[in-house]
Amino acid sequence: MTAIPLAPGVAYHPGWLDRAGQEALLDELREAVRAAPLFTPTMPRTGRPFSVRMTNLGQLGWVSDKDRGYRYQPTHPQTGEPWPAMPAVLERLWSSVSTFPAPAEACLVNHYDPKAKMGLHQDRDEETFEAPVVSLSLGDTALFRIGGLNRNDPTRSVKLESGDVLVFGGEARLAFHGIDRVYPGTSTLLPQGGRINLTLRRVTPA
Ligand code: MD3
Ligand code: FE
Repeated sequence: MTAIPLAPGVAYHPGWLDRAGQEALLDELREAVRAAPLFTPTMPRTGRPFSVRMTNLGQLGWVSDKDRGYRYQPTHPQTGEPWPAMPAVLERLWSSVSTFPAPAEACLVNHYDPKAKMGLHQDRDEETFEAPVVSLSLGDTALFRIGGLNRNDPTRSVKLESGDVLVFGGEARLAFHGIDRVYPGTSTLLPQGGRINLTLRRVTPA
């Protein structure tokens, strides 16, 4: 599929997943969330809660709490069970949009209720930055913002719709980014509204 370059290192694949594919993936996510419930991460040191709830799929999952901070681990922080398997469609997504020679190890599932947002940050908890991060949006449209390698670099904003994929590699891999807002009522995919973002990541070197 054709990718639209948004910024150096960023590839944009609007509508990568069609409505039927989104519904099928949502069914798989519902089953995964029954086994690995959404949890509310807290900030290192302050213990301030995120407004986004999360879970993970695959061999490793990103978690955060007051005492141990940001990290990847193979088990759910509350159940102690391994994360649910990576759905096949996400393995296909990774191999179709990235050229990285090894599979994704982690899929972070971010759930946004209508008021949730995510401040500008960098993703740097992985052991390697050689692999891209691949993001798939589901549900209500969100206003995504991406800047440069310094927090104060100029930013640009893009609306992400259900089914859209973004790939962040090369010089975009360590760019500051965040979600400024979610637009309620812009998608009928999630019966209760809101947004789900999936990010596929490689954590360890290939
Ligand atoms: C650019 N998630 O989970 S996806 C995150 O929509 C995160 O939930 C947002 O930022 C969300 O860390 C944004 C787009 C995204 C994800 C990872 C990136 C952009 C990125 C990593 C590096 C650069
Ligand atoms: Fe991020």
